Amino acid sequence: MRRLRCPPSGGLAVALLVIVCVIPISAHIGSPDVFLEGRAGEYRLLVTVRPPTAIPGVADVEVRATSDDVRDVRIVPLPLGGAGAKFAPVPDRAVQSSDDPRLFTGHLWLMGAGAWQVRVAVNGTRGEGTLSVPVPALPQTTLAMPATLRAILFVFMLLLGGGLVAIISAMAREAKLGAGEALDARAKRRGRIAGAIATVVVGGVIFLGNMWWGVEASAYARYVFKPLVMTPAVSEENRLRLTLSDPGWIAQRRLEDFIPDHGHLMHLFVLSPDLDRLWHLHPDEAQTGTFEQRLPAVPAGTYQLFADLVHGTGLAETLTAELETPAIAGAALSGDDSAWTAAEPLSTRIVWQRDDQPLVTKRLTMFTFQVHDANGQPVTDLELYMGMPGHAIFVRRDLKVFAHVHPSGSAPMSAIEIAMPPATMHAQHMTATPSTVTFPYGFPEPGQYRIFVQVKRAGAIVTGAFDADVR
Ligand SMILES: [Cu+2]
Repeated sequence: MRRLRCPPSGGLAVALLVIVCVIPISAHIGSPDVFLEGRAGEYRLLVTVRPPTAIPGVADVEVRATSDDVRDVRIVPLPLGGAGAKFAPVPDRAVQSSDDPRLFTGHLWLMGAGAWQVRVAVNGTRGEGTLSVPVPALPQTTLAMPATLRAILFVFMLLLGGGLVAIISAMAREAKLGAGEALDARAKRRGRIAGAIATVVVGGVIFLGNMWWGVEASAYARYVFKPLVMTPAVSEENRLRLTLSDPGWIAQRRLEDFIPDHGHLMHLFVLSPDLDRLWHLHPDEAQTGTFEQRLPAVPAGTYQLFADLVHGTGLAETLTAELETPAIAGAALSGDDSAWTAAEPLSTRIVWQRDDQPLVTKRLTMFTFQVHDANGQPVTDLELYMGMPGHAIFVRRDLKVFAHVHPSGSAPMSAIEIAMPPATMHAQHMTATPSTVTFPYGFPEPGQYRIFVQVKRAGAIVTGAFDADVR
């Protein structure tokens, strides 16, 4: 992960305390795979989509049925919204695993950068159904050519180039000679001149080819995803101001098209470096590209900011920045905003119901948490928090992996709504279960993670923190 520190910029009207900004590299920092739990007709599915790192590229799709009556699964990539979403090409058939008849896998080409969906059509004994999975296609890097391929192609270039020069030179030297005739000085000279001309032409072709390659490569480099840059500043009135700017990417990505995701334009997570403090705030858009929030009490220190935003196209971005600040007296929290510290005693406890399987990377896992009251009994009074039974954040200790996940999975709710009209959406995630909440997710890489789980009980937001060691 590349980090660039920007110099403090002066001259703002408000007294800026500290500004440090960091350029991140992807939406859901370091966690590109999409996990979604949803219904296709009568069937409950768990879908994993692993988008390619280079676009065009191949996405791997895994569809896991939760019942034995799914016979056939078809998958097709489509733009998330707009006219392109209405005209689906012929879908591909996902291959049913011979070891596990509930598992279907397939591979799909994603041809352009931006907001895509994978539409999953299921057929079985209980009829048909479809499910749309929002998938961001974000070119992450320019793929490097493997060293062996590079060496093989270089040898071929020498052989072909040298061979062409040798053939042309031999033609000029010997084509006009009769059978058995010896070479004279003129023929040799003719051969050398033709060889020299051929060398210049072949060298020129290679040079121009290299230039063409270079132009293509730099055009692709511009196409590599660059998230919006977020610059935080704290004013004297303890207002946090986040200024967004576009470092340049595809033209469809704009600054003025944010849409609310579960009730808010921005979900801002403020984390202390030791992950012992968390704030989940919802800054308002003061003007295009500027978000503001009255800060609660914050001790002096350096904090990592993760801001989740969704564009009108359904493309989600997580912006990151570092905020260094002296102690802030702050205002009381209100609305959906919440704060958590490790030291705080809780009358409500959240318990991770995990089996003894070790946690591994790249595997879709259901993370289930039960909420207990002060007496250790499962609670019966959970409420929806921002329209959902719970919210989870998966953060690696080094802060290089960050994902904001819901019971429906890692795709933003607003993107799911663009892909599927609300009428066809199933209400399963909209009603709270009595005491448990489950999040489908898979760790992208090994490491020490902290999982934050937030639920709402009797009007109060409750946060639990859990450590996970991922091999
Ligand atoms: Cu959430």
